[in-house]
Amino acid sequence: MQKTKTPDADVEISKFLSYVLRHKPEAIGLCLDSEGWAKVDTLLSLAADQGKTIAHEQLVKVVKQSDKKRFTLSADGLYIRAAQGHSTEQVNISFTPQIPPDVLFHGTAERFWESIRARGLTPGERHYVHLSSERETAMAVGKRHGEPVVLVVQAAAMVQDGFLFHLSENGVWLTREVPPMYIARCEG
Ligand code: HQG
Repeated sequence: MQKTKTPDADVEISKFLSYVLRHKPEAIGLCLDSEGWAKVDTLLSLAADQGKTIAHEQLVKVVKQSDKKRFTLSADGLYIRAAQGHSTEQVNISFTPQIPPDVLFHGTAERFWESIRARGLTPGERHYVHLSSERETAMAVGKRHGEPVVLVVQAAAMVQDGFLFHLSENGVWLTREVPPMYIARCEG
C-alpha cells in the first residue's frame, strides 16, 4: 500500500511535540504530571513564547494523523501526552502489566548486535525497551538506526520468569530490560 507523505510542517510539529512531551518539557518551561499529561493551551502558549507558534487545530490534526499514534488527547481535548518513548524524569506512567504475545520483536542496527548479545536489551535514555508484536514494525524501527536486524524476544518465557510487560496506548510493548538468554536474531 502506498503511504501518503506527511507534510514537512506537520512532521516538524510532531518532532517538536515528541521533544517536549517525551524528553525535554523544561526546554519551553513546561511541567508534565507523572502520567505525562500537559494542558494543550499551556503547551501552545509556552511554545509561542519561544517563537514556535502552532495553531490549536494544527496540533489536533497532527495528533489525529500521526502514523504511529504517538500522542493521546484526553477525552475532553484539554490535555495531551506522548503514548510512550519518554526519557524525562517528570513522567512515570502507571501502566497496568499485561500478558504479551509469546514472542515479540525488536528492530535494531547490525552494529549494536554484539553489545546486545552480550548485555541484552537496555532502555538507554528511555524508560523502557520498546518491542513490537509485528516483525515488519520492528524492521522499520531498525532501519532508523542503520543496517537493520530484527531480534526475537521470548516474551512468554520472560513472563514465566517474572518480568513485567506493558502495552502503551499506541500498541508498543514496553519492558524494563531483556537479558541475552531471551533474545535471538530473526534470520530469513
Ligand atoms: C539499542 C520510535 C547496544 C536499541 C520507534 C536501539 C520505537 C543497544 C537503540 C521508539 C542495547 C536505542 C523507540 C545494548 C538496546 N547495546 N545497543 N545493550 N540495548 N540497544 O531510539 O527501540 O518514531 O531509544 O536496539 O517506533 O529504536 O520515535 O529506541 O537501536 O517505538 O515515535 O539502542 O521510537 O518511535 O534507540 O525506538 P531508541 P528504539 P518514534
